[in-house]
Amino acid sequence: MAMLKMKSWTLRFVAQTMLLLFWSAMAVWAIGPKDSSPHGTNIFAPASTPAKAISDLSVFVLVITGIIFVVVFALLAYSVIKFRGRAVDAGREPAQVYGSTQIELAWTIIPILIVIVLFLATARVLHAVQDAPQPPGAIEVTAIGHQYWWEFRYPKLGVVTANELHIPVSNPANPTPTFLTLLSADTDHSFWIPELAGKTDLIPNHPNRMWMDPLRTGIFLGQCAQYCGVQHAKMLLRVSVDSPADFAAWVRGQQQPAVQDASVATGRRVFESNACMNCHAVAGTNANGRFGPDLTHLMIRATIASGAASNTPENLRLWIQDPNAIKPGSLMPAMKLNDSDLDAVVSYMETLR
Ligand code: HEC
Ligand SMILES: [Cu+2]
Repeated sequence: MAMLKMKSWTLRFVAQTMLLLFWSAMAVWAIGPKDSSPHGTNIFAPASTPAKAISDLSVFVLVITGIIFVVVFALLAYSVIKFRGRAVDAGREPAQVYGSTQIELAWTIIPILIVIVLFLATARVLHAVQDAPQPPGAIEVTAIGHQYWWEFRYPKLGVVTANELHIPVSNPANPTPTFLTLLSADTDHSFWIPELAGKTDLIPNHPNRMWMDPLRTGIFLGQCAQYCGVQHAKMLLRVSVDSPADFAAWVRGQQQPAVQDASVATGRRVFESNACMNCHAVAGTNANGRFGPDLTHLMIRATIASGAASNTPENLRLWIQDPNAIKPGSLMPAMKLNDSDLDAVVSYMETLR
């Protein structure tokens, strides 16, 4: 009787596990591959060659392991049901099988073959992504991770910006991929835009490389994927994949020094007589600090503080008054400006397009 009870418990466990797996699979399917929104971070919606290679490999591995799962689970469920304990065989042992060379060979060789296939498929993708040659038309960007923001430099174009990366769409017939050199100013960060490329760490004193060749325009989102300190979660990435004409226009704009607007002279004086200019650069002025983001074309960016808030006058004011109100633990200090200085410096910021 005790035996029977245990078996029915096992059966219920098996049935419930299968049901759980079924619903999990349905949930993944429902929110996963079908979501091709340009704003997503869906690894199954790749929009660039390295991301596609990684996504295809993931699907391949999922299918193989899925088949193994179904076969093993079906055999298990079959055995549990077919050979469950019955009142009539209480106390009797079933026939025992020992030392079957055939069975042992089968369950040794088949898994080895499967592992070899998975290994070769992975090695192929690793090689294709890591060792891709840089074509002459490639855009070069140096991405530097900071606690808790991103610096982007385009050494060949003379552009420095922050948090929002602009790159051109790449036409497969005439590819213009972007090759990134990844550096860090402080600790480990990780650069991950799931729809454009795999995840690569930014390690101090160890430059890493990665590339992406986006096949469609739009905004792609990403995230620092390596815990780097308290505000790691608010270290978002925005990549704007532009048409060649839009990209060229953006570069031309970024190459200009800051707008000099006489009507905000007071605000500029506040900026230059406080510590702001020791941490921030504004091209064409004396401000050339590098500890914080370059502010020359601040207003072109849709967000501030690495995606922590949208770039509105209210948020800018709140940020400059007390960065911790938006991003607790941010490395910009509250500058304790009085209200009129605060308003003046915000007006100055708003002219930086
Ligand atoms: C000690 C260095 C330091 C000082 C002084 C400083 N900042 Fe910052 N600032 C930073 C850092 C670091 C960030 C990035 C914070 C983050 O995103 O985590 C930042 C971010 C900003 C941003 C958002 C930029 C962006 O694109 O996200 C603005 C605007 C800004 N600071 C304005 C100012 C103004 C105005 C002053 C002077 C009143 C000032 N800062 C003083 C270090 C400083
Ligand atoms: Cu980080």
